[in-house]
Amino acid sequence: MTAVIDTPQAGNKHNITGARQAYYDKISKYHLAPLWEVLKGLVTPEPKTQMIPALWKFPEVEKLMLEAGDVITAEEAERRVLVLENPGEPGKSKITNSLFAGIQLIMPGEIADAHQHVASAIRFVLKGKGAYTAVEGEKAQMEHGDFIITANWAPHDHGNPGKEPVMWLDVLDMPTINHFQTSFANHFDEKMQNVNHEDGDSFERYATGVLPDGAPAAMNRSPVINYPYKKMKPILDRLKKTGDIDKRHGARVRYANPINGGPVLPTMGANLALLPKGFKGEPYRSTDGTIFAVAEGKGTTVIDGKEYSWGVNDVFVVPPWKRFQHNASEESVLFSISDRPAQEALGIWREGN
Ligand code: GTQ
Ligand code: FE2
Repeated sequence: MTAVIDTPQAGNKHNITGARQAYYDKISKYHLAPLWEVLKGLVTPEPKTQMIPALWKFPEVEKLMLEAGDVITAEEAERRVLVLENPGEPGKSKITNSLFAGIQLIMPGEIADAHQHVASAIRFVLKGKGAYTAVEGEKAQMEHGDFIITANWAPHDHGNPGKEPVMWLDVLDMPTINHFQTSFANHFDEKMQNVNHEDGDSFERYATGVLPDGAPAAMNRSPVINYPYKKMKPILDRLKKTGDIDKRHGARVRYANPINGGPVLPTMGANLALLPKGFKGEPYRSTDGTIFAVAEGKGTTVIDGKEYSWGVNDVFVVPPWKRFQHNASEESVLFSISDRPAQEALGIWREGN
């Protein structure tokens, strides 16, 4: 008797003799399995991903998000977030294999209670004014383009004492934390944490070329809570003016931890790039799965041979090792975030063209 076993992971077919199959059946009772049947699927010559490129148009997301404001309160939801589900693997609350992304809405008068968790988070503010996020005692007022970090175990709560709905992009490393199965979380009795630092405090103390006396010599996450867009954009303008424009990425800065120049978080790193009007980028790929959010402008990105058109506040994802190439029909600013720091720490990050 000969059975043909299709091993989709390996993409090859082995003719398994009766004796071999009988052997597999026998060892399975001992929780043993033949590596040679699956090896080609485990050690692939190039990165393999079930994730696919995708783009979420902000006008559509905004409309649906505001409808969520009618069906659930922030209090009931704990966090009123629509998960950006990668269409390659729906139902898993992942945008890439290592990262979660969602759009959060907070309506006027609402608060989202204080909690803390092992998963690190970042916010990139899309639309609306008058809301804040309080992180580790600092109250960050949220404005379009602000980049706010919430490190591992940092207490955080959000509130909107203003008059407009406020929306932002959340990116968390939950899939990474859950890969290691190391999630802890804690809710505070008080709905809002004690605020003892005003907006901009950590930026002014740590990110303007000085450090407070006694600042730690080593820190694996940035002490800066909010990198305001108003402070970042003029730096991009300076790079553009002097022609410091990368052929792939445009005039780009990396959000840095001022203690050591490293990434803002050990698991996630972010950039902000200006693409001049008419920019036609060279193709690029890297092993980090990258989430882009459009802060300003209009253009297209070709990902894995397919063109995606974007406008302000759209979000799109480039899975690992998919080649992409940006084009800007107007001067544009792209925020991006990925798991690159985690890959670099493990020595497995690669880039190419
Ligand atoms: O705002 O604290 O999108 O804890 C997912 C989990 C947001 C948050 C999310 C969270 C939060
Ligand atoms: Fe949270």
